[in-house]
Amino acid sequence: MPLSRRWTLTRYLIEERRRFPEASGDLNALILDVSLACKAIARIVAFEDLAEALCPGVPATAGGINVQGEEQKKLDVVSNELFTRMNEWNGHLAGMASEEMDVPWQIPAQYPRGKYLLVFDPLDGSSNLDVNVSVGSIFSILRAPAEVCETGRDVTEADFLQPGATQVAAGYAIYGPTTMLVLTVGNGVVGFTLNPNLGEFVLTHPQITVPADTHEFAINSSNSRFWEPPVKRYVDECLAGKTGPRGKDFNMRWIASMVAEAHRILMRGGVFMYPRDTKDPAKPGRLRLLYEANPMGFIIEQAGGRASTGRQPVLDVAPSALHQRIGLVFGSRHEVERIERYHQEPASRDTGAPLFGERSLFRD
Ligand code: AFP
Repeated sequence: MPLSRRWTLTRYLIEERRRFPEASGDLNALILDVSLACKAIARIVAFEDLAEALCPGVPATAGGINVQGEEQKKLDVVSNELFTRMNEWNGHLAGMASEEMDVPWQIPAQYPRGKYLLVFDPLDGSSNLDVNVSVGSIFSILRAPAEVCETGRDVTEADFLQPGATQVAAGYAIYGPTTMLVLTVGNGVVGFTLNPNLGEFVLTHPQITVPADTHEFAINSSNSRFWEPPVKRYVDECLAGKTGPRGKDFNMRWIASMVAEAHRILMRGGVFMYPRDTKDPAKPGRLRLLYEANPMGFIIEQAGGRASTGRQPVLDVAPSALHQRIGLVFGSRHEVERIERYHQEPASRDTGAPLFGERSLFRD
């Protein structure tokens, strides 16, 4: 049945489920509970004072240092609480994992356990909250290992260490001028806009695709001295524009909120880079594999784009730790493939790059 812009998220999920007659409806119910958490977060992001009312008991001075070694904002903690409280009871989860929790979240004994794992970054880009820039929530749904479902045991970190290609669904909410939910259940990418009068996510983007080509790239150039040569070459060629090997000018963007960057790319193309660099050898990249790179990679690939570490498809990476970081490049397929080619070429290739290369602007 053709998708209609009058559908709600519920209608879309029911129509999708009809493609799988044997489906139990558990995944649909889980996605709806995740979407409810996103609606609640949309409110606290818009009206921070509501945080206490929506999530009583979270200390007003909540915050501290999370497992990433980053300062936790109160809304990071409240958003995490909303995800756990709105999903722990529904009987569809064997466990949860979050950027804001050192170890996996066990489903309390009073609730039934289910066959899925929910992994999420409850509030990505939160360092932008103070300056009113769009932020988001990112989530990934995996199948729990059969042994976990059979025994009902507590989950362990190892249960979550599945390649991104095994994801059942992934999505993000973006809290901007409008609140949107962008979702894939493995059959393309769709976008829903929150109608605050109805409290419903309404289908507004029935088939999101990433243009294969672009003239826009996003990277934090303050890290340029730490970039590996292939990244320096790619960015330098973009900056050279018409005068360089690309023969066209590029725009540069950097919002420092990956959900906002990804949404722009899904809407009009582009390439996002937070590559592996030499800034901190202990952190091979800034972004986290399980709850940032993998869900976003699944969405981008489902939309016809490409998501890579620069050296391999990010969805093929075998995770080694729950909070593992990874270099990430995603967006318009032809640009990401070019960046991957540059990583495959011999490192010694002198590109004559005047800006970020080894040579100065003024030729010797
Ligand atoms: P925060 O959640 O700490 O704001 O980090 C956001 C983020 O993980 C990702 O959304 C941005 O693309 C990236 O970090 C920004 O990193 P820089 O602050 O180094 O530019």
